[in-house]
Amino acid sequence: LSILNEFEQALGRGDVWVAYQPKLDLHSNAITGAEALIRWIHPDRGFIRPDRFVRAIEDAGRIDKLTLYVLERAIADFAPLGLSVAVNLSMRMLGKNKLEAPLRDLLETYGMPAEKLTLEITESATMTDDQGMAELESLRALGILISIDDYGTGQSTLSYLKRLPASELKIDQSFVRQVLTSRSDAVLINSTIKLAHELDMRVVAEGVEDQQVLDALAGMECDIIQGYHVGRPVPLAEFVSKLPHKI
Ligand code: G
Ligand code: G
Ligand code: MN
Ligand code: NA
Repeated sequence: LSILNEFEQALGRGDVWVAYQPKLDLHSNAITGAEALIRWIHPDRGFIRPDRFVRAIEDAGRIDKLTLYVLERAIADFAPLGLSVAVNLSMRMLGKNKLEAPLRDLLETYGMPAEKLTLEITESATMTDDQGMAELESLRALGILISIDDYGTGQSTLSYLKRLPASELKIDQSFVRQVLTSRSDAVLINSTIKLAHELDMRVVAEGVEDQQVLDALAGMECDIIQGYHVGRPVPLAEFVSKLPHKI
């Protein structure tokens, strides 16, 4: 059975689901949203690593199905909460004009304001091709936010920052984890935050695993943090149960 067939069956059986990892806003000290992360628990093989199967599904040419599944779940789950949600967007989805119409529909169907949805895209060369860029512009025009994921590890150049209609930078975990132990990482993070703010972008630091790192980032005026220290990716019910107003 190909991974694609297995994935389609898994969707039907409910073995595929979406986990939510909370994001803490350092200005309000509140959970203001989450990142949606796909999960697949196979009946025989157990947990299948998302980076592996996402790649396989991309290669099989069916990333649209996976992406639209996650987008609908995330929008349906988060619209009633009034919180923001971020969904990872494969670069292979861009430039094919397969997103704008369904997203417009989903936001309207579930009553989510566009600015509550963030699309996380990883830096890559295809990101700046003309069709991809035009599509990002049209999504941005709907009010959807664009975030540059894994920032610092890809092929980020100043011209990307200039051209992309992004409103958020997500600093990669590899820098964040070393903010206290590596002077160069601390300088890079601090300067990135300043640069982003000058460009009217907000900054998310991911992979925050302890309070000391959180404090260091807060001192650098980082806007939002995400990581095991705030919470792991969990099912919706568990995410909701940890929100203060639900206690
Ligand atoms: O928790 P974690 O192991 O989920 O994520 C591993 C990788 O898989 C990350 O790079 C993440 O961006 C990617 N990923 C998780 N969920 C999705 C998804 O819904 N779509 C895409 N394209 N990538 C995802
Ligand atoms: O590539 P992307 O940033 O979309 O994926 C985030 C990945 O990082 C997911 O696999 C998620 O489970 C993982 N992750 C999130 N927070 C932490 C953390 O604090 N520590 C570690 N080691 N991994 C994390
Ligand atoms: Mn991400
Ligand atoms: Na990332």
